[in-house]
Amino acid sequence: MKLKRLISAAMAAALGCTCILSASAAGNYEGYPSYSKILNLKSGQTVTTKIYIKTESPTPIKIAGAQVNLVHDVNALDYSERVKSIPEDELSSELCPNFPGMLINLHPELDPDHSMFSLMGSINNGFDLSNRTLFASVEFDVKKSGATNLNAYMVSCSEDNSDDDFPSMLQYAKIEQEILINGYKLGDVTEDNAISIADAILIQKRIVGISTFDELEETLSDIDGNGTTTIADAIAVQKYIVGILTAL
Ligand SMILES: [Ca+2]
Ligand SMILES: [Ca+2]
Repeated sequence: MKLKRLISAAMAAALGCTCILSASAAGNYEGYPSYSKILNLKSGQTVTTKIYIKTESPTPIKIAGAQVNLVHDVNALDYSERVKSIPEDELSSELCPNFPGMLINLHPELDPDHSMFSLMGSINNGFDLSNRTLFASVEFDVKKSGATNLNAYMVSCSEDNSDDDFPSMLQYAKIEQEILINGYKLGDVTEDNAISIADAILIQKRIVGISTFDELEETLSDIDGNGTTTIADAIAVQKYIVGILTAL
């Protein structure tokens, strides 16, 4: 019964997403905790999006179930061969190590231009989300160069296995994405697996022409995904370093 209910809820949410996808063309995810990231990518690169969630309830709460959808342009981004090779019953342990047993659906059939990754399920003793927690990590291969969007949004968050309290829980839910290009965090132009002042300085050198960047460095430095490296990108890295931004 429980599995049936979960599948039913997943399907209902998936159907609901068809409507949301229409709104997504304008980047509108109003009503859902969401995080949208524009990336300027090169064909052949690999993108990993790490989705983090937390709750900011005034009183401690534990969640028993949640669903996050990840929407992307299938013409630009395709699930990596590694993701596609994972058996369905192993998807949650592979992609959501903190949430084993979650039901995960890869939905390329919902919309010809978009794909959706969703996961939901129940956690037996509840999961404390007062701390920012990695919800899922998904890899994509870049099929088309240019600007593209990765949107993650939470459509449900429950205290128990019923659907009743989704809206009340959602008001406290927060979601973030951390992006890696070819295994390096966005902003890590020094490619040392850390975001530091050295990255901000190197981006500034690139802006004034002291340094030149290769293709990967250009992608890693373009934090706002507008296709060029500017002072706005350097400022974003600096804000991340001092904690004003919690994700790039
Ligand atoms: Ca670095
Ligand atoms: Ca930029």
